[in-house]
Amino acid sequence: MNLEKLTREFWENGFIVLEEFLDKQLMDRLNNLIIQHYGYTPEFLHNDEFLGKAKTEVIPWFPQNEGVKEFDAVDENVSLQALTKSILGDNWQRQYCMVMFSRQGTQGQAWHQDCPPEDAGKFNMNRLVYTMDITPEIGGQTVVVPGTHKKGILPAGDPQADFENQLVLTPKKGTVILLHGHTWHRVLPVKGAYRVSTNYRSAPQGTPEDITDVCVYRNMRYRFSTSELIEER
Ligand SMILES: O=C(O)CCC(=O)C(=O)O
Ligand SMILES: [Fe+2]
Repeated sequence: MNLEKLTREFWENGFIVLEEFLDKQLMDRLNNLIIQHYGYTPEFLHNDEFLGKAKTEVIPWFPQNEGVKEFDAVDENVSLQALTKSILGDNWQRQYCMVMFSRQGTQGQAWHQDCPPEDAGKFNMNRLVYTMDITPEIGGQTVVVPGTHKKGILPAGDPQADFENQLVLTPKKGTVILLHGHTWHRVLPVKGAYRVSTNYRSAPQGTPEDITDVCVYRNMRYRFSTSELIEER
């Protein structure tokens, strides 16, 4: 693994894709635990206002908060630790591990930035782990607009409309995507039985713990802790 090259690429594009990065058997074990937890048809957690306006249909789960130890193996992966340190610097912080489940026939996630981009130095980094293959048939591909972590706020507009220079990523079981929280990104609608990703969120030293409490969409800003639409756009 060429840490320097990958780090440069991350800061140039606002994301990197690491294929065949994690052990497939570990991925199978985690995916089984995920399905055991949710079943295939879990109920939504967010309220109707959010679901209707955000065009985002994911159900979060924080397995480590419930003592499910198997998820620690990804945190402990030394290559992932080394790369995270190379990108975020010494004393980077791990935030939490969040599984995101989307049911068949749901919309995925609309364009967003995980946290407000006004202060370029305050951001989270997603470390997205895929425990199943994403395919065009299943849907749920992750879409990014390269370089937009340096472009400020996601323009107001249609929450799901394509950007000309967007890039569709189709991660496979064991792929890790590192994604700057200010990079404009979304998840396509889910056509297969379900779609799941697991995000080991991290941030540079000194980043407020609640950095991702306010998410920026093309039609609003939303505060998760209070389930509140804080700005119409
Ligand atoms: O599941 C994905 O591929 C992207 C999820 C996402 O937008 C996030 O965790 O911030
Ligand atoms: Fe996101």
